[in-house]
Amino acid sequence: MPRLVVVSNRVADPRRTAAGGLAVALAEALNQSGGLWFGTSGAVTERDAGGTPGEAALQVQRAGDVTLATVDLSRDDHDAYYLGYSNGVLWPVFHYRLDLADFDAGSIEGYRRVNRMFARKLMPLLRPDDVVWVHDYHLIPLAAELRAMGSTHRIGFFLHIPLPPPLILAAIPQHEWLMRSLFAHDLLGFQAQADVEHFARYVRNEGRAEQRRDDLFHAFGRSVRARAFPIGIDVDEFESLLAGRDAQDTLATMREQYAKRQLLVGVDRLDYSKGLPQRVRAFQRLLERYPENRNSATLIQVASPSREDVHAYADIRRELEGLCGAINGEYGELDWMPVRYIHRTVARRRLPGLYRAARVGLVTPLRDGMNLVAKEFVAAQDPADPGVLVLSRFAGAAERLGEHALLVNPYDTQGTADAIQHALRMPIDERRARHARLLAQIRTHDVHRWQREFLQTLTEDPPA
Ligand code: ADQ
Repeated sequence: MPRLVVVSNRVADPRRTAAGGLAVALAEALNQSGGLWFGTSGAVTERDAGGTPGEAALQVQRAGDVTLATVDLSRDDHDAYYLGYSNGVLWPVFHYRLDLADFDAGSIEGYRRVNRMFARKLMPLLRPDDVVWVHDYHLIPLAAELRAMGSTHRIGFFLHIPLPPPLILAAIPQHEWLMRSLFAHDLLGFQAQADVEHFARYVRNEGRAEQRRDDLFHAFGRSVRARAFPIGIDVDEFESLLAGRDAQDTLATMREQYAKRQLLVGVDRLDYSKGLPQRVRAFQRLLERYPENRNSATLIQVASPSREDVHAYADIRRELEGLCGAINGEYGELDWMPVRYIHRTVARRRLPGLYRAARVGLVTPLRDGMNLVAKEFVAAQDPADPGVLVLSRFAGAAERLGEHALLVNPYDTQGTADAIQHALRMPIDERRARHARLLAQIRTHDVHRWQREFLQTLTEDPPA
């Protein structure tokens, strides 16, 4: 078995539960091959703290059989590569938000510089038969940089976020360069079939690619396979977290505090792609149009702080706080607050207890690559008395879960409020039937299968 090398913006220590299912699944693959995980440490060094900016020394440590190799970024590099280009250009545009993109000329230079630096640091660590798996939008040009240094490794790339349609992508001044860079890989993995179709349309129209088979594209002198590998969760890991003391304590506290209420739960990073203001407005409409829910339905919205150095994130926070305050002011009673908004990360060990206490899980992003919260919510339910998943049709998860969740358009406030009402009133037989199908889907398509299928496809002989 060849050694696996995973490259991602951040390296997580897979021995910590806080790292989550993705880190666990990648660690599983890395452990099998005695692999290497390469990325930034998350530390940002000030310019004059030592050495040339962007050229901090490589730090290498062992985590079991896995080697973790990390670099610190200088402040300038972090600001341009991470805040500026990755999260100020690629994130908004890939989530269809051209209005929030900031095409500042300086950031692309930092993005290129850091990817080149990554390639320079990684190349000497690679053995000839290593298989390299690159993750996400921060590292689109990395493989091309490695190829320029002579790499002939099998290199795969997985995009965790959506790929937008060609006309939206084309708003990025460097769109051709980005898409050409993707052809330096052997395999491209997307979350959903819709993303693969956007890729195919872009390369056929703009890159004049030849589609040689269903999943094989030829352009810029190279061939690349592109397929959907929908990511999942580690259901067993989540179930054992649910059985743990922290989750059970959380469940007991919630049940006690909300014994006479119906709980709705939302758990997200505070990100404009997650549709949080739209969700809160739909909840407000529910209270307005279906007054029987007043003094009863309670929304707990946990939104963890995220990318606070990017302007658009401060705006969304203000908007959300304003909306929650307005609803509580209008509908709150001395002994009941309709919305509990918590701007914090909940410990991962507690999350399953919170999900299980809820009658309704609200997962209503405006756009999302997959959305793992939807799957975690389902995995945490009691099959005998499960809660209902209200899911946005614009989450990648809707491609496979849409049939049995209650699918909504989060821009449609009234439609979403109606779906929440439907969820709150759903008879137990229907809840059980829907939940059983969702759980079966989530078990079959778990994170282990995602990892195995991607790596199998990457390492098998390329089609003729
Ligand atoms: P994210 O945008 O971060 O991921 P998501 O898939 O929902 O979105 O994963 C979030 C993870 O963080 C979940 O495991 C969740 O439990 C946890 N989390 C979120 N908010 C939290 C909070 N307030 N407290 C505690 N934990 C919280 C990106 C893409 C997604 C894609 C994933 C994986 O945007 O579309 O599904 O990568 O590929």
